[in-house]
Amino acid sequence: MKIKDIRLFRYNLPLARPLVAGRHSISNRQGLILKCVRNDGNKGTGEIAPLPGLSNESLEEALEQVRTLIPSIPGHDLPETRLGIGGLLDDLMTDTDTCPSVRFGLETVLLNLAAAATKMSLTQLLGGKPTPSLPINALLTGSPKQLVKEAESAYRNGYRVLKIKIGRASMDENLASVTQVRDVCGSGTTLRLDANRAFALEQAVSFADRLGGRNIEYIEEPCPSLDENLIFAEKSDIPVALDESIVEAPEKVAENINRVGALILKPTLLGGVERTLALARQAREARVTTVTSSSFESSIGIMSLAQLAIAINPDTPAGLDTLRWFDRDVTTTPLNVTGGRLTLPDQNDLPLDYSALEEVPLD
Ligand code: OSB
Ligand code: MG
Repeated sequence: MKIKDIRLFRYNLPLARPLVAGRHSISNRQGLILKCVRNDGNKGTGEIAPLPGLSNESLEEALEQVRTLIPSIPGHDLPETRLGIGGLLDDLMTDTDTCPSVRFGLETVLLNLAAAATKMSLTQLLGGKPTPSLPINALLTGSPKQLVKEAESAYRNGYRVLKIKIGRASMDENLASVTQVRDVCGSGTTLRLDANRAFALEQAVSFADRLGGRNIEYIEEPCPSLDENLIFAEKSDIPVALDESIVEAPEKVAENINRVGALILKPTLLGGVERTLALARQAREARVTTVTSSSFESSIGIMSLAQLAIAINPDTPAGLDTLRWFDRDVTTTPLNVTGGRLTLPDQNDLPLDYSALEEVPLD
């Protein structure tokens, strides 16, 4: 059955607190929402939201690209499998420079439509077993004092894996923060640390030595380069997790996968669902943990990411604790987190809140 129509919307949502990524601090999150309808009325949604400071493409670039791609989609038969949809998009995106966020948005809008049309959840369409909720790590940021307060509240709310950003403070402050958070949460809680490449190699190794490995699952990207992060992994008792390195040097990461503790998979930066599933498969073969994570998408993007995370590994806490940064959402039923778990509604296509969306004319 044929794809009838795709509409494109723009959003600009105020954030509850500033979001810092790289050298950028933003107080509003901007992005695009796609809505696709099949001839029989089934619907799917998708999101394209490059993150300033992290994505290589700007929103304007992504917008221009998706506007040139959309008109060729209606009239095509909707493939009802993951591989069929991948093939259709490969045919449409002959330009090899498709933005990762655009590929993710177009893949998810069609996958969600196919899931609705076949009465499946996206998780099932991706080959997984659906579950009503998914464990996530609490994402903690701020001064040492704020971190401890956030950790206490996260622990009380049922989170048992806490992720702490440690790239912006001094080493002494970082040590104090991590130690205090550990004390607050006790031995049943696991910590994930993320330095966002802020440490020199020697600094990182000495930090890990002073900290000791107890309850620490990994440190994400301690140093500025993949090579240094791999050396860190050899010299430290704390496993290294790769995030920025996967986008920067995917082949070298694949070659060295046995040397790392975990891969942080951000599908909107890696170039979509297929690409993420391929990396997850490689990691599984090497017995390396993968943590499916967001780049601060709205509920539309998070819904797809959560279902992908469940298809990959329903028991590994995902990096999807980012909806707390939003004051408003693009749906009338934003996703909820309870007991450290993201709850997934039954219906695949969340109802859009059109008062938060501005339609982009397509010509
Ligand atoms: O540094 O991992 C990061 C989100 C956007 C940009 C950068 C990062 C993140 C996250 C995602 O932290 C959430 C998570 O991993 O828990
Ligand atoms: Mg990271």
